[in-house]
Amino acid sequence: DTAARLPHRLPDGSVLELGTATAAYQIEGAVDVDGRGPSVWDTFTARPGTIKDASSGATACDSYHRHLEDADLVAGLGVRWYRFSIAWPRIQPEGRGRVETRGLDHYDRVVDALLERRIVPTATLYHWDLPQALEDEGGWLVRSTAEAFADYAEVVADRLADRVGVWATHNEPWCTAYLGHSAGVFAPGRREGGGAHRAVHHLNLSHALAAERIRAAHAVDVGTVLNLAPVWPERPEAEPLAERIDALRNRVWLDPLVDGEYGESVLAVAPELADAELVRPGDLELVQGSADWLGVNYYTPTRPDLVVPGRPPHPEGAAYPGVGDFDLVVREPRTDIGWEVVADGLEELLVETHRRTGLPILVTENGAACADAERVDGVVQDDDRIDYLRGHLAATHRARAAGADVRAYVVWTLLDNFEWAEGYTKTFGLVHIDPADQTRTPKASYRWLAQVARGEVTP
Ligand code: PNW
Repeated sequence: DTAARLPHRLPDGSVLELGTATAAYQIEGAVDVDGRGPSVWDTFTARPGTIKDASSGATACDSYHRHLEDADLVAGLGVRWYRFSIAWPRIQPEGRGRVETRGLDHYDRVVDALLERRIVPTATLYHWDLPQALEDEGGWLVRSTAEAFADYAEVVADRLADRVGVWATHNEPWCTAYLGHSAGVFAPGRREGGGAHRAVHHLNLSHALAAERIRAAHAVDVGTVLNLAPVWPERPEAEPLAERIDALRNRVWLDPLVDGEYGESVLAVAPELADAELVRPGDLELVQGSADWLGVNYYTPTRPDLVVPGRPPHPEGAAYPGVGDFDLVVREPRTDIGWEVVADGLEELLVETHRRTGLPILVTENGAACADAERVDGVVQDDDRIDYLRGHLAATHRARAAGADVRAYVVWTLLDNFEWAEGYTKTFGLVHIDPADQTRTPKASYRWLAQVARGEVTP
């Protein structure tokens, strides 16, 4: 009977479903296996000075070879959903054209292993690992990459959509566009200033093209995953600043999806998006209404403030081209990565995003970096992570009670893994990984989430 109901579509929202997530480059390793081509993250991590501990995802958690063990770990948690991403360079090593069957076979096995364990798979097509061959042609700065993405999406969906019913095109395009093309702290490490808005538009367009292509052939739910943030000006004088930050963090993605345009506040700070050569007739009509659901990743709010004379502006300013210098206030308590813990921020964000979009929402990521604490009876004690998750799960329930159509809460992340520019120095996992031999050891937070999933504790 399980087979008859495949693929599992969006949950109906009668209860808040639970899940956990990973991303291909952060866990898989095996970068030279089964014909995988190089991605921009292979290139970027090889560049001196880009990654805090000079590491890369070359080995990571070796999940490419240990995916059965990982599926067992998800099953042991007792959560219903597992969100994973597909590495484009495993499917199309040159970024377009030739398809590497061994790559498709791998994700086929991942999906089957999950289904056999009664876990619902949800696939993200792009969690930042662009084939290097496409970067060499201009990457997200050129329109042809958006067209190539739709071809790739079609190939993957044709293979998996009989068993995967919930698809995300992108993960956090804000990071790709601005951290990758303005701040230069993520791959591909470009510093284009307002030129990053070319990437913004091509990412929006690529979502729409891919969603259209997938839906034309399959009855599935296609969404996109955004790292939206509540933007709270620290004082009244910082309000205009907050509006410019809100435009680049939130509106540049939501305006086209909901209204089919880049609104006034977006164009005020991103005039590049008024260029008719970049944003062509029909583009925004295609993006409007192109998501069946919205993924929201939330970690912390953004509290902009004016720069205090004599103090340097906040370095994150480089991720907001054209906004002008600003400071960011970060109060206590903070997680190990320095992000302020504010569960109410998630509640507000979910209520506000549902009001703005009317879409079903999945919390596709939420979690905390915690330094490795001592072990008791072999179990890593990560009480700070449990507190964080408990608070944010409760906030998600409050948002539902307030009318926000939130259908799932997905914890970032199953495994301690390659945390991008932070390398392996910051860990978000429910499961500890021994960097020497990839041995997996569930932490106290894993046991706590399993109790929540079994209904033994209520957040
Ligand atoms: C998200 N920032 O990344 C990603 O989706 C995950 O892959 C990642 O591991 C997780 O959050 C934790 O960081 C972000 O600097 C990384 O603003 C950095 C930022 C935002 C999101």
